[in-house]
Amino acid sequence: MGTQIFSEELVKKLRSASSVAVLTGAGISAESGVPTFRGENGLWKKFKPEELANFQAFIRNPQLVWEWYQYRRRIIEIIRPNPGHYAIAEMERRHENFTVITQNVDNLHIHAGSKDVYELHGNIMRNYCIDCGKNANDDEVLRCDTVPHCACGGLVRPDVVWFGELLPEKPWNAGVKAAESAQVFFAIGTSAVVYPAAELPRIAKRAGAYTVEINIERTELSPFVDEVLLGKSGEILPQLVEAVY
Ligand code: BV8
Ligand code: ZN
Repeated sequence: MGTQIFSEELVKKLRSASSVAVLTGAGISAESGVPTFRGENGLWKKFKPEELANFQAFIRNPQLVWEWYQYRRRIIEIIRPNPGHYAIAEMERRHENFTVITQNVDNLHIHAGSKDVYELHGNIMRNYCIDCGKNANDDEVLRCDTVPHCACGGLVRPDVVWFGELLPEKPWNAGVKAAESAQVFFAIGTSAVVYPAAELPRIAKRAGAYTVEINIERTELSPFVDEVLLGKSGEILPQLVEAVY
């Protein structure tokens, strides 16, 4: 076991916490082999996510955007949760209220056994028609390498939240509620630059939660939280579970 990098205070607080919330980003899936967005091995270095993950880019070049999501789906279909995901699923079983709010679209928290999971930015395995809104989740759509069209003739798009699009009400409201009632709030594997998701740790802090960041490097959020744990989430989280429960 590595040296314990988290405080005894965090251990104590977790032992007595009835409500805990976790905001996760691409970093928690990095050790499963999912490329992050903004790291050195970020997705498609030649494009910034903001240039691909928006409706105008899709209308301008639906085939390019569809290919980007097909490339990411291919990765997501073969990867597995890592010890960080499993540790979070274990933590959920130890607290009366435990909420996972994720920016990720890769389903790995669910596959690891987490139950109370809210997807702020949608889910890459779901699609819908931009004209009639009809779901297009069947396999043949997911197999399509050219951007599919709905029976009504409309383009089919991934059911994810693009830049400039509103987050789905239910996950967002659940995230705010969890942040406002948590005694301990974690921000794990997120660069904390995308809003309104990045607001959640700040809401938690203002509501009195003990806030903890787990990341391999410091971020814009680091100065605001109570404790920064520098290291890989897949290593730190199992150590924390081992020490606390
Ligand atoms: C909205 C979905 C309201 C699909 C994504 C100017 C200032 C402030 C805000 C804005 C602004 N201009 C525009 C905005 C709003 C904009 C925004 O925040 N832009 C930012 C970039 C400035 N937000 C929006 O548009 C949102 N909607 O505001 O609507 C509205 C609407 C209409 C009119 C008015 C208002 C919508 C945001 C959602 C965008 N969709 N993706 C898809 O995935 O393709 S965001 C995209 O970034 C991903 O979803 C990802 O989840 C998200 C955040 O990235 P991270 O998860 O943090 O990943 P990243 O690679 O950045 O970082 C990884 C981290 O992990 C790093 O820190 C790294 O160090 C760490 N790490 C790596 N390995 C490990 C690790 N940590 C631990 N262990 C490891 N092993
Ligand atoms: Zn349609």
